This record gives sequence, C-alpha cells and structure tokens, in this order.
Amino acid sequence: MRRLRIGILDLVTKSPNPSLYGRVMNPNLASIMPQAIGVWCQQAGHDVRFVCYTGMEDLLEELPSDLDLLFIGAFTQSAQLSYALSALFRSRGAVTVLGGPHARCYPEDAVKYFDYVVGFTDKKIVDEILADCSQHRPIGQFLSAANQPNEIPSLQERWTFIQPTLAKAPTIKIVPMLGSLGCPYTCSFCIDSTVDYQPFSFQQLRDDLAFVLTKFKNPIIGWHDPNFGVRFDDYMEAIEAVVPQGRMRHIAESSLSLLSEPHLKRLRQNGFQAILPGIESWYDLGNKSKTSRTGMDKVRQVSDHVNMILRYIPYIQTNFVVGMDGDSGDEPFELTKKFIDLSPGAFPAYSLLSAFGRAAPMNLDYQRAGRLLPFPFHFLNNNHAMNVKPLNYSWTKFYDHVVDVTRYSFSWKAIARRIPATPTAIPKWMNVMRAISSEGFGRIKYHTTIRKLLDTDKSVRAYMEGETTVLPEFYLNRIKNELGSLYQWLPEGGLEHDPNAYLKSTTESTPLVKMAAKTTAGTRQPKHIEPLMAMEAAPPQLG
Ligand code: B12
Ligand code: SF4
Repeated sequence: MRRLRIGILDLVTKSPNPSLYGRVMNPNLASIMPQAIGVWCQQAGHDVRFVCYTGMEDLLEELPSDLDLLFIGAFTQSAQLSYALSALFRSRGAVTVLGGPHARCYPEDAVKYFDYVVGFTDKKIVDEILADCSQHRPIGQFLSAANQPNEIPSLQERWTFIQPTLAKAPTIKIVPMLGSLGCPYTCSFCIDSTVDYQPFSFQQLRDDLAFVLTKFKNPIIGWHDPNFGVRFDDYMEAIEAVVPQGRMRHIAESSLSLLSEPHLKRLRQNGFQAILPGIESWYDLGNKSKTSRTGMDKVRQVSDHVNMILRYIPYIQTNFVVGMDGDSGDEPFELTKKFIDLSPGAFPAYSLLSAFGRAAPMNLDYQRAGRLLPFPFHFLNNNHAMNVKPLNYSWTKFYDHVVDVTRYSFSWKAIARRIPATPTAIPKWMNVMRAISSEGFGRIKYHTTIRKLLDTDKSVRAYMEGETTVLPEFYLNRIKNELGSLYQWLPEGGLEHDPNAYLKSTTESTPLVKMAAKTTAGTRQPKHIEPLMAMEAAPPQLG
C-alpha cells in the first residue's frame, strides 16, 4: 500500500471567533474518535496531520494542500463547514471521509458531498478506507461496522494528538476519556436507545487513568461515555485502584437517578467536581430524573436533590429541553423559574427540542406528523434553531417564554445568587463566565432577535410556519458570515436537506438506506425497560 498523506480534522466548532467561553473551553471539547483514527492511520504506515478546529485556527493554513485523504469528524452544526471543506480538498485531489454525529444522523445527505461516509467505525472500517482510498462520486460510499467498536487505542497511543489540542487551552485543561459505548435502556428520544451497552476493558481504563497521572499533577478528566455510571461500582473501583485520593478531578454527565447520597459520597471521594444531569421537562421524561411526579411536585423534589448534590459536588449543570410535547401554557416556564429560585447554585442549560435526522426512533413520529422544518444543519445545535414545530405553542408565544426564562436565569440577580450557592472558586468563576458569555447573555440576545424577526420579517415567520422552504436572508447571511471565504466552496444544494429522509428510508430501499437502517438506526428491538438513568436527550451544554 502506498504511503498516504492523511489529514484528520476534528470540528469542535462551526465558525471562527469563538466567544470568551469558547476560547477557554473549545480545546477541552475535542472528540476521541478522530484521535483513534489518527493512531490507526499511523499504525498502517501513513503520514498524519491532525488538526482540532477550535475556532482560533486558520483551517487552510493548518491543513497541507496536497493531502491524499482527509477525514473530517463533524457534528451536524458543522455539516456545512465540512461540506465546503470536502469540496475544496477534493478540488485539490484529495479523497474525503466524513464521520461523527452528522454522519450517523444524516448519512443520506452526507454521501452527496463525501467519498465515504462512516457510521460505527472500527479499525477494520478504517483499514478498508485506507486500502481503497478512491473517489466515489457523485454519491459516496456509506460504510458502517455492525456495532460500536470493542476497543479503541489507549490514551497513551492517542496522546500525540491530545497533547497539542490541550496546549491550545489557555487555563483549564480537560483530558477526554471513554469507558463505554451505548446504553442498556431504550428511551425513544435518545441516539443510544438502539445501541447495545458495552464497556471497554476495565484494565484499559485503569491504564489510561494511570497514564494521565504521568502527564498532569492534578488532571481533570472529562468523561464522554454516553451513559456514565451504568456500572458505577466497576468505574469507581477502576479509579480507586490507580488514582491516589486527591490526585484527579472528574466531570461527567450523569442523571439524578444515579446520584443517590451514597454514590455522591463515593464520587466526592474520587474527585468528581462537576456533574451534568438531565431534568428535561417538568412534565415529560419523568423516567430520566427517576420521578413519577410532575409539575411543582417535581420541581420541589428535583430542587432538593440538586441542592443535596451541591453539598458533595461543587459544580452542577442542569439540562432542560424546551418545547417538549408534554408542555403547554405558561406553567412549564414558570416552574423552571421557581427551580432557579429554589436551586440558585445550579447552572441551567436549555436546549430547544431538536430532531437530528435518524438519531432517535422518536424522530420518525415528528416526521410522520409533518412537524419538521428544513433549517440548514448549521443552525442545528439545540440553540440556533428549533427544527420541530412545537405542539402546544405558537412560535411567538414559545419564543416569548424562551426569552423570558433565559433572561430570568441569567439576570444579574440570578448570577449573583449563584456565587454564594457554589462552594469553591473555579465553579463560581465558571458560572459567571458562562452567564456573561455565549451561553447566558449570548443566548438572550440571539433568542430576542428571533422573537423580533417573527414580528418584523415575514420571510422568517413563513419559514417557521412551514409555509415556504425559501431560507430567510437572516439565516443565509449568518451562514455566509460564519463560513467566510469557505462559503464559496459550499457545493450546490449543500444548504438544503430533506428533513424527512429517515422516514422515507423506512419505506424506500436504496442500498445506502438498507445498510443505514441496519446499522445506525438500530441493531435490536426496543426492550420495554424502565430507564434507570439518562444522559442525552438534553445534550451536554459545555460546547
Ligand atoms: C460526549 C458528548 C459530548 C461532549 C464531547 C463531544 C465530542 N467532541 O465528542 C461535549 C460535552 C463536548 C458535547 C458537546 C455537544 N454535543 Co454532544 N454528545 C456527546 C455524547 C453523549 C457522546 C458522544 C461520544 O463521544 N461518543 C463516543 C464515540 C466514540 O461514539 P460515537 O459518537 O457514537 O462515534 C462513533 C461514530 O460516529 C464514529 N465517529 C465518531 N467521530 C468520528 C470521526 C471520524 C473522522 C470518523 C471517520 C468516525 C467517527 O466512530 C464512533 C465509533 O463507532 C453524544 C450522545 C451519544 N450517545 O452519542 C452527544 C451528541 C453527540 N451531542 C450532541 C450535541 C447536539 C452536542 C452540542 C451541539 C450541544 C450544545 N448545544 O452545545 C455540542 C456540540 C459540540 C461539537 N463538537 O460540535 C448530539 C449530536 C447531534 C448531531 N447530529 O449533531 C448528540 C448525538 C446527543 C443528542 N442530542 O442526540 N457532546
Ligand atoms: S436517555 Fe440515557 S438511559 Fe435512556 S437510552 Fe439514552 S443514554 Fe440510555
């Protein structure tokens, strides 16, 4: 096999000039898989140039112009950026590959712009691509392993790619760690509901943790497990076996059901500093927060629980999804404001209800009901657009509420109350920084703009009502600005997508769709198990 010049690009963000929070945090939000692919490519004898794009780099400077093969890892919000880059590098002779959440959620769209689009990825799939490395145009090849990989390269092997990425982080440096994939439960709104739970070897985990200790005196670990804590005792034992007390700090997405007082004691002992449970809604998804209560009852219960967590873990982010079908009227938003009052130490993160292509079985229901809007991928990050029409609100009423609850959460009063309610210095500082940066003030400004446009710009209103699919200038200009000179490389048709492609794939049978249905849409039937814990309907809001 000839020695290939390979580029690997991890798109942590979709545009340059990140906010203050982005500058501090983006290098800490890098993905693990591009690093794993880098190791596999090197093991196969190729030259690898690895770039983690945090919004601060000049992408065209960083990537060599004479690549044979370019791997891009992208979330859906970076899809348009990835399509433009693929077109540019193809014009220079490279073969291009897309992997990551966008490839898993929208393979039908991505194959139009890449030579390979990859779902579940293991070493074998990467070796196949390296061996073939040829153009597949106009429609790329969709490849996917039958399951998630059983192993990925160790942290030590990946360090060569992690180290330069963390070097870009000015203050806090978070080492990404993964102990398992998938989930044993089957919540229909979740990308993992159809993916079997599989822990990696606990010996590997111990080795990875021991390795980090050789690199940092007091490292911070960011767990990427879709469902951290399914095997709580095994994880704690792995940490306790190799990490002397006080030497390591951890951040994990977790769920209230996991965070019982005995578990919290053990988490504190082992250095857990930040925890991100999903509350989602006061009416839907009671399973996620392990409560059958709803309304004010649930607010009180969750609030007590959150305040108890804060006695053990200094930082807590509570994830909410707004616009769920179970919500109607003022009450859900008023209840959230009550929660802010009752749990002043929690940092609230709001996600607009979003359906990411074939991510979750429930998306089929929205597609069947004709409730999806074709917002360009660039806006699908749970904040910049909501692509599911709310069931019980008009858009104006809905955005009135979103603006109101966001203003309330990041008012100076709420920011000030959060300071004494969090115990230590870094959490206090994080809460203030996040509130005054893109996640607080930035969101208030953005949602307020959308609310105004609903009154003043007929094209926005018509688009959101589903009366037209012509993209309003407001959105078009934003993409143009954010992609900058790369906009000219966005291929024809690259702004649009079919929001109902997943539903169509269940009735049509093209080769891509058959494979995608088998691999990414699920390998097993839902098992009607009561979900015990939950992570991801409200995606993590660190990014
Ligand atoms: C950990 C996590 C995070 C972490 C780390 C993110 C990161 N850089 O990886 C943080 C907290 C930073 C984060 C942030 C966000 N997240 Co997040 N996150 C997850 C979570 C829980 C696990 C992802 C993971 O790492 N899994 C482990 C890897 C190994 O498995 P995998 O992702 O399935 O990847 C497989 C394949 O896709 C493939 N693959 C993955 N990457 C690549 C790259 C290449 C080149 C190739 C070839 C293959 C490949 O190989 C893997 C093995 O088969 C998922 C939910 C889930 N269960 O998937 C949501 C999820 C990925 N996040 C989501 C979202 C929306 C976000 C945010 C936009 C939230 C926000 N508003 O800020 C941001 C976006 C950040 C960004 N980079 O753009 C969505 C993505 C939907 C989409 N299509 O874009 C998900 C699916 C949750 C959901 N709502 O359904 N997230
Ligand atoms: S929401 Fe949580 S418990 Fe439910 S399937 Fe997803 S990861 Fe598992």
